[in-house]
Amino acid sequence: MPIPPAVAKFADLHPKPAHVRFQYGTAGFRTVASVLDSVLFRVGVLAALRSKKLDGKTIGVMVTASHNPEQDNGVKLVDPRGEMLDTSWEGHATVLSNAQTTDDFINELDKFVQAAKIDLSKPARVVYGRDTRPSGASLVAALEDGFKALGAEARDAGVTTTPILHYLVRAINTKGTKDSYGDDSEEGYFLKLSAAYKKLVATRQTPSPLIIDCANGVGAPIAARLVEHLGDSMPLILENTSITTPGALNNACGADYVKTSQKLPPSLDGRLQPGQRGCSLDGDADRLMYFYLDERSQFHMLDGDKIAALVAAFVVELVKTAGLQSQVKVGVVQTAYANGASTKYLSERLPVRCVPTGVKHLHHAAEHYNIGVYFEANGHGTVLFSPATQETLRDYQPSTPAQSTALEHLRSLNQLINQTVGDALSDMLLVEVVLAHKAYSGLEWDSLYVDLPNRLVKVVVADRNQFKTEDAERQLISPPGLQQKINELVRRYDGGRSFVRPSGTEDVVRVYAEASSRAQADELAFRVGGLVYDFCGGNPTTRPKEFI
Ligand code: 16G
Ligand code: MG
Repeated sequence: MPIPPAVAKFADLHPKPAHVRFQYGTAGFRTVASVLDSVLFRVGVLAALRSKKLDGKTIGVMVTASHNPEQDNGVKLVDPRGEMLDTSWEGHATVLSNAQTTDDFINELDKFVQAAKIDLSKPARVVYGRDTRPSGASLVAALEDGFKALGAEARDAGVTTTPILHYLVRAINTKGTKDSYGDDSEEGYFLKLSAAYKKLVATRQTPSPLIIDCANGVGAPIAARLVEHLGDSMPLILENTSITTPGALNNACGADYVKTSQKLPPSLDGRLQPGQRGCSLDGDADRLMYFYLDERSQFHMLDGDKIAALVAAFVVELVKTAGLQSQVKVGVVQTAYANGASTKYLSERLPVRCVPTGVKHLHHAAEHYNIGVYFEANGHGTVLFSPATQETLRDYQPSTPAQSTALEHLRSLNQLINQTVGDALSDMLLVEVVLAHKAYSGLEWDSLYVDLPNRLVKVVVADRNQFKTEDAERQLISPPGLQQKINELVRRYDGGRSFVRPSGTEDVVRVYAEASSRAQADELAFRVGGLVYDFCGGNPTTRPKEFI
C-alpha cells in the first residue's frame, strides 16, 4: 500500500529547518523548541506507524524537555506496556526527522514501511500529553497533524506528567484483560496511588508535613490533585507552583538543580525548617530528590542512591517477613554514577548490577529480578515486580499474622509503585511509606551510609564520538591509552574512583570522580578532566583553569 497522499500534504505544512540535525537520543528528541515543529509532525506519523505495526495497540507520545530550560522542548514515544520505545526504532526516528524535503521524507517513509513490513490498512491509536512549557500547545498541533495524516485515532491526555502518560498507555492497552493496570484516566491513577498509600500507612502516625518543590512545572497541578486524594493521610506543602510565570520552569529549583548544585533551592530558604523533609520534582515529574536541613541549618541531599538504599532494604525485609525469601529474589540496578558508599551498603544486603546510563538500560536489567529496584543517582527510578512475582503475591497463603501483614504490604506496594517508569510522585509516597514504617527522620535515613565525596566535571572536546566505553561505562576503550593514564592517576587517591563517558544529551564528555575526602575528589576530577582535555587535542587557550 502506498503512503497516503495526505501525508505529503500535511508534511508541506511542517518543513524541516535547513542545517539542523536531529537525533532520537536517550530521552527522545530534545532541543530548542523553535526548531522542533517538523520533528513533532514526523513523530506523529511515526507513532501511528508504530501502532499499526503492533496491530493497533495504543502508543504514547509525551511532549516535554524534562529538566531542561524553558525554551527547550522535546518528544518521546512510549510503547504499549508503558515502557520506552523499542531501541530498534530510535534509528528510524532519527532518519525520518532528518529528511530534508517533503519528497525525501515520503521516500524514507516508504522505504521504512516496506522494510518493517507495516500494514498501512491496520488501525492506529495514540495517546499524547505535554508538560507546561509555553511551546507545548503549538508543538502538539504539529503532532496532531502527523496523526491526522495517517488517520490515527488520537486521545489527548492534556497537560500531564510523563509518568501519568506512561500509566495511561499501559492502562489503555490492558483494559478489560487479566493484566488490567487501572482505570485509564488521570483519576484512575490518583485513586490507585492514594488507595495503596492509605492502606500502607493505615496503622502509622500521620507524618509531619513534607514540602514539595514542584519546579514550577507540571508537577504542581498534578501534585495539587494528589493532595485532594490523599486528604489528611499526608500533609503536603506545595512550593514553586508558578506554571505561568515566564522563565520560572526549572529555574533555580527542581530535582536537577538540587542534584547538580547540591543546594537548597533559594526559593525554599526560610520555608524549609531544620529537621523538616523536603523534596524536588523535575519539570515532567519523573525525577525526585529529597533533602533536609540539620539543626545547624546545613543542607543534606538524599538522592536516588539514598532512595534505592531505603526502599531496597524495606522490600527485602517485607519479603523475609512474609516468608517468601526463597521464591522472591530482590535485586538492585545502578549506574556507574551511584555513590560507591551506596553500592557497598546495598551489595552487603542483596545482588547489585551496574548498567550504562539511561532509564531503558536500568529498566531492562531490573526486569531480570523477581523484584528489581532501580534508581539513577539523579533521582529517576522505580521498583518492578515481575509478572511471576505478582502471581506469587496473589496466590501465596501466609501461615502467620505477621506473614499476612507483610504480604498485604507487598501487594499494596505493587499498586503504589509505577511499574512503567520512574515517577516522582509515586516514589515520594513510597519513601514516605518506608519512613513511616521505620519511624525515620531525614537524618536517620541519611545515616544508613555516608556518601563518599564526589565531583562531576564536563569537558568540551573536539569530538565526543571518539569516546567509547565498556563495562557499563566504567572503562574507556577509545581513545586508546587514555584509560591506562586514568588508572594510574586514580591509584594515587585514597578510595579513588573515576570514569569518563560521552554525554548522551549534551556535546560534552563527563568525568566523575570520588575519593575519601572532598579535596581529593575535586583534585582527582580536575586531574582526569585535564588529562581528557590534553589527550583529545583541546585548544590550550580554552583549557579550563581548574584542570590540573
Ligand atoms: C537522560 C536519561 C537519564 C540519564 C541522562 C544522562 C532517560 C529517560 N533519561 O536524561 O536517565 O541519566 O540522560 O545524561 O533515559 P547524559 O548522557 O548527558 O549524562
Ligand atoms: Mg524528567
